[in-house]
Amino acid sequence: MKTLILAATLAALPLSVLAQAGSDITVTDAYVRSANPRSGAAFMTIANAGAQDCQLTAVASDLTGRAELHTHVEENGVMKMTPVQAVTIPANGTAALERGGDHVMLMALETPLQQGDEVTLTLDLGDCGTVPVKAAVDNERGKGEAMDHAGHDDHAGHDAHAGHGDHGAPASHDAHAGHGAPTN
Ligand SMILES: [Cu+2]
Repeated sequence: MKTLILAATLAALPLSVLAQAGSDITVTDAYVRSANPRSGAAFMTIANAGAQDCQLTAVASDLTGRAELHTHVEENGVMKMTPVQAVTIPANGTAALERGGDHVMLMALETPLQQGDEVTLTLDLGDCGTVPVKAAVDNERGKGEAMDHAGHDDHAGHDAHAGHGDHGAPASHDAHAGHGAPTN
């Protein structure tokens, strides 16, 4: 009986979260790409229908305790990924988390992301609320588009995230200086 009650409680939880998120924030077009067996990146479009700017300051994931906001910066002609404190979704505007730009990095994955897997993310937008997002792993997305080929090269940088664990990519670690010590 206890099990049943617990299951019912857990099942009701996402609904209540969704209800609270009846905010001005809408997320569309969310998907995840596997970068390597240990990391992936999530992309989406976040719309803010409110009159106040919203700040996306943190992301939680069911897959890892290490979901981080990243962006790409050009350094000496080389695109690198670096953590960012927040992504602003302007009032009555949108912010795109996209390849080659801002994204959610899923690091230290225990299980490699498989095509079609559904990933649950929780966006923390501070005063603008907490928004649950479901995103499917879609590694085929955008293949063959010129812009995405540039983005694809950037994903070489994602491999550097594996370096957090195995120290296999020291050159890319510079981008993550001050990012906190790897936990694994
Ligand atoms: Cu990244």
